[in-house]
Amino acid sequence: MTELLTGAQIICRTLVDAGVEVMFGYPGGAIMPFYDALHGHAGLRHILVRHEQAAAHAADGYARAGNRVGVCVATSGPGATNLVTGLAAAHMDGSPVVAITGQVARPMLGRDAFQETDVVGVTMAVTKHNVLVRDVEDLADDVREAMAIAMEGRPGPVLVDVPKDVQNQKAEYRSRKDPLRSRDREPDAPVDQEAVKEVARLIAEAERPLLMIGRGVIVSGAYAEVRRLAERTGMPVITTLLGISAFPQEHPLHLGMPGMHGEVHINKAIQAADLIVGIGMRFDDRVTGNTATFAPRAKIVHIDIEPAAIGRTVRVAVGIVGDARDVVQRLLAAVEPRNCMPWRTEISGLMRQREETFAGGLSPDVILDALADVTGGRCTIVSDVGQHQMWIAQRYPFQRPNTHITSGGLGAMGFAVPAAMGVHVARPDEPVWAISGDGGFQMNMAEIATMVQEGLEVKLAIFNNGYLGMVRQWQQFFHGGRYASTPIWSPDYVKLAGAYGIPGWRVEQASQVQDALRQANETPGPALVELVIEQEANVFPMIVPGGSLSEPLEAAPA
Ligand SMILES: Cc1ncc(C[n+]2csc(CCOP(=O)(O)OP(=O)(O)O)c2C)c(N)n1
Repeated sequence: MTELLTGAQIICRTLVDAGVEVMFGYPGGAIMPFYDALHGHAGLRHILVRHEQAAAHAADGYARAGNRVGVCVATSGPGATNLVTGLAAAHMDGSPVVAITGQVARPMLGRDAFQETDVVGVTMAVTKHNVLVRDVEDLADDVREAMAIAMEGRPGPVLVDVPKDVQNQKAEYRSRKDPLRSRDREPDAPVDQEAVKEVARLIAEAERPLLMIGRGVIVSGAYAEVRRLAERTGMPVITTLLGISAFPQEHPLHLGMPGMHGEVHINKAIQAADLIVGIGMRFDDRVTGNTATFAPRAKIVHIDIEPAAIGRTVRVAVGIVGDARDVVQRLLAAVEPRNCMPWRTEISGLMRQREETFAGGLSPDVILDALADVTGGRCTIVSDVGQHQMWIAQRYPFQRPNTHITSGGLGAMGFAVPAAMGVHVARPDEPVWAISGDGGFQMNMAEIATMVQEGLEVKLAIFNNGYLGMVRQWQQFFHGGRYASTPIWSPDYVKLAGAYGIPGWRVEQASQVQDALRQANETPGPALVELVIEQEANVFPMIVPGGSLSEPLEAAPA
């Protein structure tokens, strides 16, 4: 049955038919017909954020936590340009976000009309696909296709820009429930079975093999399969920043995070390995350091759904294009059981207790151990960007899949607070903590109002060191200790919480941490805990940017 609907109504109906239940957005002139249609539309919840960047990050958090498309909405011009950072973050980390933006009416296009920005032009490089809808007859297909493209292959953001007059035009709408598929999508190439056999052979022959896994393992739901592969072959497992929580943190085969802030024994293992099987990760520069010196003895196998990722940064002996779960299932059928015991013993021999770098005061380790205790390890942590992000990645004992969410590729400060709102909406029954530095928190702290207005139970922790800590660390190490514009003043966060009507705690002593985190965790609704940590604490170990994994810094350079 077809119905005559306005473009705005068509967007709503297409989203509902595609399974969308919620969106994050902010209205304005060019998107008003859509908001009018949305008003009271059955089955669609709209969450009003305080800045469009937060809408994009929230949609991203929702998408990552729910493994489904997250939708954000903005008006033309400044509304749309405010989305850009969030789209870029989703693009870098492969998160399926669909942005709907209003655009000036077609007769005004190209005339520098009020709030006109060429949003398709602006977002070209930070989306998988984008489209300006010039005809209401195309609108339903364009929105459906956006939903499909966002999820297909390596997921990513798609933007649909809809001129105001197209939102007002009428067209026939036919409800469709058939699976979403982009129009010109080629059938997936079959997995190269010979390559799978070759990888099984390389695993059998290697003396020092490693598995290195990324977010692709989470996206494809290959958690159990990868664990089985590790257990069957005895291969130690390295999780990239975005691969954290793709493997049980405390599993005996789990090593941890590689690269710039990876533990010394992990990077040493990479440098000694004769085989690295990378799954659903992209060998980015924070992982490899200088690629000329990365894993000099290793043959590299790269399994990824994105053909362009294979061989992009490192030389690959065998590349397999495919979904991580599918490929790992095939590998499981092809590998012979072994246990790699001598190699595992060798790596254990490289491990040693790292010096506590905290000269007293409140240490991140104490905080993260207390949080694990208080939440029974059952929470999702959304980290922001900086030192605290690395401490969390190094320390928190993630036990369940997809419970660590962060802006890895773009490293967008301000991500944690809004993304955690999205995580909460996708998984309302599970506790979620947004952990930020005092810098990143101040970028999007206005979203506390969104949490209060919409009843979003997000717990907020701020690691307050009085600095833009990670940049200060680089200044200390590489810029002669000149702290140019990194000391950062903060408001009284407890009073700030009070102004929003939510409870807040300020913690300065290790003895108070557990109590404050417990109370925040148990109090219904949003809550805030400020943790005053040592001001000049550093993240160790560290590989100098562009340096070799073989040369970690374990203390500040003299
Ligand atoms: C939007 C944005 N601007 C600037 C940066 C550069 N940057 C990376 S880490 C960092 C410092 C973060 O400070 P803070 O939020 O206090 O966290 P900390 O490092 O102290 O844990 C900065 C400025 C960034 N990553 N993102």
